[in-house]
Amino acid sequence: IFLSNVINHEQFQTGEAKTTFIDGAPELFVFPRIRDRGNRMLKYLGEVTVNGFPGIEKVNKPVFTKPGKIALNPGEAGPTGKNILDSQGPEGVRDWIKEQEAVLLTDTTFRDAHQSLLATRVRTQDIVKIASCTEEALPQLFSCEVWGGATFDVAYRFLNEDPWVRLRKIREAMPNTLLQMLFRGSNAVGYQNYPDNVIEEFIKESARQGIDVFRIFDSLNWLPQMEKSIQVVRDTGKIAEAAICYTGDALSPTRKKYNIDYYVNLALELEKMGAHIIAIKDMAGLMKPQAAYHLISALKDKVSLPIHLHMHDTSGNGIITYSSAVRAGVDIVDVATSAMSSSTSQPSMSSFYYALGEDEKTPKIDIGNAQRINHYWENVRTYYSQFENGINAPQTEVYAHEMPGGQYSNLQQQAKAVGLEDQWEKIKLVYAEVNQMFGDIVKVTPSSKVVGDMALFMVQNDLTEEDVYAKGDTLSFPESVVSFFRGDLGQPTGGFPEKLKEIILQGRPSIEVRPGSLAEPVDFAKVAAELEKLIDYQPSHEEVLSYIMYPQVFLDYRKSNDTYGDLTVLDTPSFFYGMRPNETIRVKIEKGKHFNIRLDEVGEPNIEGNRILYFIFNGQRREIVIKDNS
Ligand code: 3PY
Ligand code: ZN
Repeated sequence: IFLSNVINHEQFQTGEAKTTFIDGAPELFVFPRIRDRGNRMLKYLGEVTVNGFPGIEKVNKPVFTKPGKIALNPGEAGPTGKNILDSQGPEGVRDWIKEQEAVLLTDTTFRDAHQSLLATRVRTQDIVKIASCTEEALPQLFSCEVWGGATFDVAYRFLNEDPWVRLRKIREAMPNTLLQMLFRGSNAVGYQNYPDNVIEEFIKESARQGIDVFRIFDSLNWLPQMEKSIQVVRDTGKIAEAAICYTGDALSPTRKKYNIDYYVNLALELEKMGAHIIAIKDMAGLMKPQAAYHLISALKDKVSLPIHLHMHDTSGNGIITYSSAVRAGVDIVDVATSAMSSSTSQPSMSSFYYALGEDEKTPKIDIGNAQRINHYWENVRTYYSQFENGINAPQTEVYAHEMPGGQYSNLQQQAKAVGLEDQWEKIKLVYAEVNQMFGDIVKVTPSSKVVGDMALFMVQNDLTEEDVYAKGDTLSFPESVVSFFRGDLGQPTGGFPEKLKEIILQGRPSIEVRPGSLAEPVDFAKVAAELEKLIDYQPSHEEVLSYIMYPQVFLDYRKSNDTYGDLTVLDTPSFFYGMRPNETIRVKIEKGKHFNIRLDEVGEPNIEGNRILYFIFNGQRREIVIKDNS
């Protein structure tokens, strides 16, 4: 290709090429895009083959069973929630939910299930492959939760993916299903407060790209942090589902802070704020069956909106809690396909279906189809075995540590990163202790991260609660803890414990107002210009938003995209494990265009540790040099 570039060059053809001609003509090195794309992909494959995927142990690529073809029962298609939203607006959906006799289901497989079981690592490709089939199989679902929470930053950070592209692809594949996202109120999809105009733009952009139902929560159940989001969602014509986080035990005779009245009062306030649906978000899976019965009964009695219950099955009691909630009249519950359910994830859709038996409340789904879809996930889950959190049995100790399902594996990873993996049992105990020190707070992203950071800090430095009080003025507390006590995440119910606040702030000022009310609005045009200089092209509005929320993460993603190209087209086993010698893979890069890649051999490392990988790429020999870091 280089030679043909030379021969076809104007200076060469007119005989003006001198010996310096090559140096002065950089365009000679502009090879066709396809070749460059191929090389970048080979570089990636070579890198993972030799050094493994970052963050997980290097293992030889296993042989996986691919999911088979799925033959669905054709279902009768009534109007879906999405059809009603599009024709009658969010109030139409609200009323439609209330008319349903059977309980409705939200399928969390594409978001919370893998966030809670597989460290959020499921790739767009594996979701999109089954998306339209899921819509066809289960048109009676209320919604699919597909976006938000940790999926946004994890896509950029660890999967070399653009989360906006994921959303658009799912939207395209599921035009008739309500798509739901988890939105952290004033923290959007981040871990800190953002200015109001960022919240507003983010919601509008997400709605424009396909989100129909916004589940909005605040990590301290502090309502002023939710108001703006609810209002903006209403303005976009989408569904504002206001979530109250559930913690503790609503029926506990000794721990009265979070009792039934607490939740009912919050729900009434959220109804006044304009929510279309009230969700109870039990992010750790603490709600016991009796509490569910009493809480849902009280909510149904006092609040006129539909009630949506979300929980994690960590304790193993999820289905019993759900069936109590159904007896009390809950309108919608969150479940996941069986192979991606239970444990720190949501209860299983099919188990829940059978638990209700033949009853007017039993969800109107085709259980055969649900099981057929599940076969796909039985296979796909095995691709991600390196990210399993190791919990394969019910854990009732969650009632003591109260750690959210989505945090469990993340905190485990954080502990590992600082060499504390063998102290995991202790970390869980200290986590519960820190919660009490902080005044018994709601623990969910990002407040749960603060509790986790403090627990790690105490274990790492071998500190007891007494030590913190006795020598706090000499300690350098984690930044997230200082920020929490400064009021950057808002105000916890009942306020901060004053003594600890003084120790941690060490004289620094704090706020009691909503942090967003103090933040300067972002100048989007200015940020776009700044970003353009960094990435060398004019960014889209969505890219500006991503950069505002995660500046470094976004830039790192761009850089890795420049180095390796679009990796979303690679199959998941090759993405995580690279290739085996003598293996051939076929990568569809766009409609009608494929890369056929064969790895012939991995050479021995030379004295500098470099290995040559011999590939056959679309029939041509290519050698790629990779430094072996082992
Ligand atoms: C998130 O915020 O990511 C959660 O899943 C909280 O439960
Ligand atoms: Zn959850």
